[in-house]
Parts: sequence; structure tokens; C-alpha cells
Amino acid sequence: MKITAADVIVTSPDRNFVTLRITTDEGISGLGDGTLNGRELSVASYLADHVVPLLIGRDPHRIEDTWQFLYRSAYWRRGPVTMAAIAAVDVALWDIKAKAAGMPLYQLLGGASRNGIMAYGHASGRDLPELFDSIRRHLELGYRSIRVQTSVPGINAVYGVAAQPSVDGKRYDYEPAQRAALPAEEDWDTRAYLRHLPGVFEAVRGEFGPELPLLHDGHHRMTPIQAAKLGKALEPYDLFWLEDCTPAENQEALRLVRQHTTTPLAIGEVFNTVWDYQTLIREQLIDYVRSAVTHTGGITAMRKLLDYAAQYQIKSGIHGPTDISPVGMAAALHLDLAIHNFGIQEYMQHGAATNEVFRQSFAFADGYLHPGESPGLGVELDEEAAARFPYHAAYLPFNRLKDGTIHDW
Ligand code: KDG
Ligand code: MG
Repeated sequence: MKITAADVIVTSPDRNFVTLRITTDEGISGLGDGTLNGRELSVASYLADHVVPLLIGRDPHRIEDTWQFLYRSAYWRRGPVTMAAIAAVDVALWDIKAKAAGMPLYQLLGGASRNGIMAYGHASGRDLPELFDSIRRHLELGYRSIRVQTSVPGINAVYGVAAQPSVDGKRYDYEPAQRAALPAEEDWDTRAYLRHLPGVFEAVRGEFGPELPLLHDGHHRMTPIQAAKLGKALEPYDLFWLEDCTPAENQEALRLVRQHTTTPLAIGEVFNTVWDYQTLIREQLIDYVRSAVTHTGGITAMRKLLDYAAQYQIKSGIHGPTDISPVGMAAALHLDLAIHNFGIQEYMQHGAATNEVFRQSFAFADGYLHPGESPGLGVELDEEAAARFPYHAAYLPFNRLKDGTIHDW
């Protein structure tokens, strides 16, 4: 088999997505997701200008060789743009291989290790009544594990809260990237957040009882000692995890957090290689790996990363917000089903327009996802529908403290 074409498709139903379609001389084609929120056109250009010409004529079955070729032959290694582009190629090649085998992809990864994939959804509210309603709505939708994010008194806009007003009125639900020529400015105050959050979890436990798995995302905003304080304060509420408590470029900083709290820690959605986790995993400083298949070099690299984590009893918690396309989500689900050290899968549901462009065979019922039994990934791209939704410039917001200093968003 030979690759005869590779096309980069940028479409914006609900939000921007970058998809790679690889076509072969045997009529089988595969899809890969290369979406990098707010930087989509960089990946599209990296693919179209520098990767597509290298793919033509290659044997699509040589996935490991193609991965190593794209990673090493560029000379410049790692980084979100490069690794998203490699992921798009890698996932498209796995899609082709599984279609050629006539099997759903998870079968090629070793077959199912479980019947379904536990998923968590995003509940949020500006105050407790709104938050409780949101948790109840998520329970009605079938979620059995719930992430809890709330507004903080004195802060105008906080990441992850659906109903808060946007700066320009254009924020669509809780999708943080805004279609605008410039990024929106938000505000932040860590001390106000640290004072407010434990009371929110106390109230949620009081209302919903001790069993419901609850998660929270700190979105990289605390210093290590602040993160240690929060982890300790949340211990009575038995969180499933506290995510991104510090910006983890400095992996050693997690030693300090770990010394002070038994709240489980999840890190890694902004990472893109196993090297970003070396200390975190080897020293067992985290409990869950948060990388996205889409941002970490695809299934080939994620499998190795999660196998490494398994040696240390660290589990998966694959990133799955709406900026991962249905193609990237399907890739995650096949991996989730196959690996032994599965933890949980994030699942924010896409809108109707996205589901029209990407026809999916994965399903969600009673809190569990399943990738389905279609050969390959089980996602088809409707190109006519995709063409109806042209690219819109969109940016993630950024934070400033009260004195004007830029802060992690
Ligand atoms: O593009 C940024 C989002 O992917 C990120 O803000 C979502 O933190 C996130 C999460 O945990 O889903
Ligand atoms: Mg997160």
C-alpha cells in the first residue's frame, strides 16, 4: 500500500478544528486530529508545507518508522505544533491500518480491557444553586463523575464557568476560546480562590453525598506552596483528582505539593512528550497523566507514555475538552479501552454542527463511553459540511492580577 495524497482540512463548526486525511492507492483513507486551540493555522501550515510532501509514496503500514522519521528528521524536536502535526499523521495511519484489518482500532492495540470507559463531565456555576443545578443536569445526562468549577467572589471571569458573562458578549457557552481578533483579558486572585473553594466542595458533598467522584481543575494558577495548601484543604472532600495545581514546567516543584497532601494529582494537558513527565512519573509525584492523544504525537507516543506510567501505578486521564475533535476523541477512546492502567476519560460533548461535520460511531450511556465496532477509528468527515464552516480566528483568554501583572490563565 502507498500513500497517494494527504489533505489538511480546517473547519469551524462551533469552533476551529484541523484534520488530516491520508489517502492510499488501495482506496482506504484515514483521519487524524491536529487541532491546537488558538494556534490552529500553525499546525495546518506545518502539515501542509512540511509534512504532506514527505508522506507521498510512503507505506502507510509503517507507523513506527513514520513517527520516528517525522520526529527525528525535522532535527527540531518536541513542541505543541510539531507534536500535534505528528499526532495527526500517526492517528490517520492507525485508522488506515485498522480499516485494512477490518477491525475497530482497539483490537489492534490488544483488544478491550474493559466493557466501557468511565467519563467525567464539566459542571459549573456562578453560585451554589447554579452549580447544584449544573451537577444535577450532568447526572441526568448520564455522567457518574463530575468536574466542579465555580466563580470566585471578587473575580469577574474564571476558567471553566459556563454561565459567566464574556468580555465581548461572544463567549459561546463554556468554550473558553473566543472568536475575536484579540484575546480577552480576564482577572485573577489566588488568595480569594483559596479562601472560597473548600467551602464549595463542602457544600457539594453535603448536597450530593460521599460517593460521587468529584474533580477540580486549578488550571496552572498556584505556586507549589499554594497548591499544597489547597490539596490539604480539599482532603476531607475526597477528590478524584486536583488537576494542574501548578504550572508544571518545573517538574521538581511537585515534590513540595506531594509532601503535603494526599489529594490525587493530575497533570499534563499542555505537555507533548514523555520527557515532560520523566521526574513526575519516576518519582510518583502525580496519579494521572492528562495528555491528549492529539497533542502528544498520537497513539504511538501515548501508548509508550502510558506504559511507562503503568510501571509506577499511575493511570490515564486523557484530555478531552471540545478543542479535541471527534477524531482525536475517538483515538483516545480506542486507547482507553485497550490499556490496563485506564483511569478516567474527560468528555465535554460537542455541538450539533460539529457532529454534522464529524460522523461518529462512539457512544455515551450510563456514564460510560465506547468507541464502537466500526473498522478503524469509527469517524467519517463530511467534507461538504466542513466547507460550510470556514475558519474563524479565535484566542484563549489571558489573566492579569489586580496590579496589572500577567498571570497564568
Ligand atoms: O484549549 C484549552 C483547553 O483545552 C483547556 O482549558 C481545557 O483545562 C482544560 C481541561 O481540563 O479540559
Ligand atoms: Mg485542564
